[in-house]
Amino acid sequence: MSFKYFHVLPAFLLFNIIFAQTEINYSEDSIAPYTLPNLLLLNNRKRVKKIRHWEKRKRPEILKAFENQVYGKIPEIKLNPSFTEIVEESDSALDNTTIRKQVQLVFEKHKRKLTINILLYLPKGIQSPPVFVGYNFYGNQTTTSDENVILSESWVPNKADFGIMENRATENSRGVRSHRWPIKKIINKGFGIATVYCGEIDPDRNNFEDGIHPFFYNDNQNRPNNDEWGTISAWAWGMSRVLDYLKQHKGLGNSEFISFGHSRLGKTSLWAGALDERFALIIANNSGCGGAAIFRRKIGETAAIINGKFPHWFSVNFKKYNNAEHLLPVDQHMLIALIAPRPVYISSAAEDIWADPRGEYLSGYYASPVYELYGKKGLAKPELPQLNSPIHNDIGYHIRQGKHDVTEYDWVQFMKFANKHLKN
Ligand code: GTR
Repeated sequence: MSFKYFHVLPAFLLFNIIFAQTEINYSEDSIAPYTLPNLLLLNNRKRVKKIRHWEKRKRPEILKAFENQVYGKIPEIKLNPSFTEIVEESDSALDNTTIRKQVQLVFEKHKRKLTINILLYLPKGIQSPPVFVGYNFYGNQTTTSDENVILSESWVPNKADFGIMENRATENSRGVRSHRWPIKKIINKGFGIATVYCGEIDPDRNNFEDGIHPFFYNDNQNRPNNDEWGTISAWAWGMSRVLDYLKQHKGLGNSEFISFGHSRLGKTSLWAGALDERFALIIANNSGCGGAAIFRRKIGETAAIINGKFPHWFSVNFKKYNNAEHLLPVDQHMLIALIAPRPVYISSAAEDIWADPRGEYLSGYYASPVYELYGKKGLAKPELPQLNSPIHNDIGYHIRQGKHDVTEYDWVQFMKFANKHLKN
């Protein structure tokens, strides 16, 4: 319909035309036919048949499209911490099984200061353990009942039931998310774990004058340009700075590092893993829209919904694709393919229909041809596997029963998958 007729339409009809497409769809039957951008077709219509062509031509093309059109470009200028300080450490944590370290990375520029607090647990007596690296939502103290963990002093979204009021964490917030972080069990299996509160890198709100972004602005700039980084890219940048630190940590010389994240932080985990090839294995739990779920299916959360609710997560350019997913130069199978040939694990929850479990699975399925180029095994069939029947190929997947969350079942699978695919 042409816009010239709009003035003669009754208001209710106008409303329907504009907003009808943002209605939430949960039914597989009402997915409109869509075509995914071809993973292995070059711009000159030639097919990628060799790893060399993938790595030299197609992969950079896809990466650039994600940077410019989806998450936004991270500045190329390297910013190192001006100093690093171990603020607390113990070699007898968690009933004497664990080394605990709390480390600050302090970044300074333009009279600004940003501090990243890493909470690191390492199993005692194990050389170069594999280490899970992942953000938490409300402060390091929420991940454990360990009373020695320093309370976050940063801005935190209010959550009264979590002991977080007036945007400040209180003692009551200790351990409120510990069910998502079975730290003792992870340590007992020989893994280390490093976690950071994501809001220290960029508070989760639509404000670009706080967090890491202003460190990179030109004079007179007060928000990123259209193709520049949103909050998810900022968080991905932070994952790499944590990795810089861990890489040079005594005793972790030969460790392999696992990028892990749930939900918005699962989106971040995939993007951080795509950008930073030092992550040996990537896990995205219930990552949904902007994570593993295929945008073009438009099941549950869509581009328009996520951009409306969280306008700061993606680049400004990404807003062009509200109700116009078919115009996207990429889709999320390409994000998974950027991780190849490294192992990647996608996990869904049956009741988490907002995140489109089948869409999360299909991105792994459609990324599989790139894994196959490397002689690796992806997901063989387009059908979603049965509940609680994990697949642990080089692309791994499970859908468990239950809600949007991280459960012990999920962790058991993550650790099995890591044990199967990592060297150490
Ligand atoms: C929801 C959002 C999802 C997911 C989730 C979370 O509100 O719509 O994309 O990221 O939050 O992070 O828990």
